[in-house]
Amino acid sequence: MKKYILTAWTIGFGLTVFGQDYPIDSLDNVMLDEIIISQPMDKQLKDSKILGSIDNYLEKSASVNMIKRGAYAWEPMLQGMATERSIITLDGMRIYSACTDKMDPVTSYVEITNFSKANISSGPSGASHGGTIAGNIDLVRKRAGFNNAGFKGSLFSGFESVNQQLIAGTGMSYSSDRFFTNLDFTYRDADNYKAGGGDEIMYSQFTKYNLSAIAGYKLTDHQSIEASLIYDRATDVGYPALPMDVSLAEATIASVQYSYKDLSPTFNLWETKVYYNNVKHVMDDSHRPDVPIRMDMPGWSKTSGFYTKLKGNYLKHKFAFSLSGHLNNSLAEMTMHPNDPNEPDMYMMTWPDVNTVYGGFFIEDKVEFTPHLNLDFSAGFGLHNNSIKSDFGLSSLQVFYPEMESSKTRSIKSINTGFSFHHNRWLHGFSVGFSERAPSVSEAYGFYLFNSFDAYDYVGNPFLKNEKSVEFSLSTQYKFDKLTVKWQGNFFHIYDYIIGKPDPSLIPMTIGANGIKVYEALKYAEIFNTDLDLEYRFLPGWSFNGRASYRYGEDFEKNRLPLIQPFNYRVGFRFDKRKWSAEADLEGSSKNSRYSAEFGETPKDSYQIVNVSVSKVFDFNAKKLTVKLGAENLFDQDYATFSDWNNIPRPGRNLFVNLIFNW
Ligand SMILES: [Cu+2]
Repeated sequence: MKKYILTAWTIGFGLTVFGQDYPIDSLDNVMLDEIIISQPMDKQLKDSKILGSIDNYLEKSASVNMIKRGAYAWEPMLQGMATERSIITLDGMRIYSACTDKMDPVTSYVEITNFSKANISSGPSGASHGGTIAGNIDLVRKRAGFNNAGFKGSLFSGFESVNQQLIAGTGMSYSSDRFFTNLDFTYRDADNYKAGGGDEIMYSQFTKYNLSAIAGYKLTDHQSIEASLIYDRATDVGYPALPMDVSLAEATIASVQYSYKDLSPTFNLWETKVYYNNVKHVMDDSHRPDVPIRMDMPGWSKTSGFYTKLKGNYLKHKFAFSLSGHLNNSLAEMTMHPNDPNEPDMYMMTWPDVNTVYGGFFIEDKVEFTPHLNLDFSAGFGLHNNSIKSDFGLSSLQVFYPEMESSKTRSIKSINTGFSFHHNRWLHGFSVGFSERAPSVSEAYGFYLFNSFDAYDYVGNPFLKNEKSVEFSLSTQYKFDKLTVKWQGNFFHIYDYIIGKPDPSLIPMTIGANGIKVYEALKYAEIFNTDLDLEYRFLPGWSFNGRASYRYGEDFEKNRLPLIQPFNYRVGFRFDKRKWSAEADLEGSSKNSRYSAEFGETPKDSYQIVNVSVSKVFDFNAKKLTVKLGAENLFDQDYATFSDWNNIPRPGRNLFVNLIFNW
């Protein structure tokens, strides 16, 4: 069982940047510290812009690639798989996106400034909140905790030259031994960015506001409650790789949590949370000059849910048991306004008011046979039901599927076992597991969803079987003195792999589309991921970092799967001395000659880009000012990666400054 932790602020100066990154009294945190096999990925963040986006940050993980449809709201691919195959949670909460075109992944509703770390669980070990193939990314926010730290505050501001992005915000926290609160506000505003060479990428602007608040109160020495709220609002978001933009993407995310610590010598934590979130997405093409037909495509997603987890120790066992459930409602519409005002508007439900109900349990156990040999085990079972609430939506789909019923229930299972063996300078890990997932709302019930990459309209298939996967993973780490080398690889054999395939008998709705693809299940597909990571501290204050990774994906007929990362690498040097630090790195990719032509992909050239930055912390009594200056894509390369939707070019040279003032 592999879990990774990415910690946002443990960069040299980072721990105190916002002055409030204290241990979190949550089960996840405790569990993860125990079962982590691979190294924490903090060091990846040394290369980060402090005020970069969550997307910039997640992309540093070897397990994650980002599909980019513009400058905002990138779609995280975990283990080479798009979001329908993974589960992204925020402090353990399920949130469903409201866009049929994946313009609003869950990660787009969080801000780096109130974020603490991401816990990434691969494959079946990530199934505690529902069925998943790739695993789970849990985003954990910062909490001041009950530790008498008093008032702390920060003001921060940043600027990026490539899109004239302005970043501004403030964070405040208060902590006593009975009460704590965190309040953060962040604002970002960006114009169109320029690609390498200076071409302006039209429709790549965005504006975002994020407000986050958490408060905790200790009821007794053992019991505490916590309430949390996020309000995130993005307006005027352009998607240069897509034919439509977003005038509003809005999420309200609320929760209340109750924790009971040290119930008995065996049970040391019981944590229960109830939550609700409401996501609204307004997509249109009103800013595009020439379109064959004007379209409005709003979407809504509402989720309410709970989880309760009990964690304990017994003899050599460290175990956790959790129950979770949620209800989501997803609805999306498309209205087409013909250019001829005498023609009537056309209305469709692209997501036909679908309820998804999930309830399940998950158990985890870690057995410490000896200090050198540990065994991990997890298993889960859940029931999943979809029902279509709209008669209009149901009858629209029944044109394709006359026998379909409005409701369908599935069972979702997962099981995983692994061991880790520690000997002298070596740490080896192995695991094997099985997991499955239900088709997403789009895959089962989507109605004429236009994919601008392959230019097909996609129609869902309510008769799809669960997608099932067997995952094997291996890892090895060598650590001696100033050198750490880590290798890992994992292999997914996915049965009933869900993908859209052309149906020549059907006629597309979208003007100019190539045709219609209907989701179907392939016999199987296989994905292999591997990465090598090296760190060497060769002189006091100096370190070298290198990473290389590669993915491979094909179906049972040896056809390439879409959006699979070619060979990728990053090498860099870092220097730290007292309040100064500086870094330079080179990142690049091999030519992408293994691509999915069926998905509209074309070969991609190799590229190399260079990034440099320098930062300094200034102390004024108990106050602190951190200044970071840097340049990304220093030589202004014009390039696109395998994950740039429709080959949209990446930004050219970007000079940035981050200022953070703490007190
Ligand atoms: Cu959208």
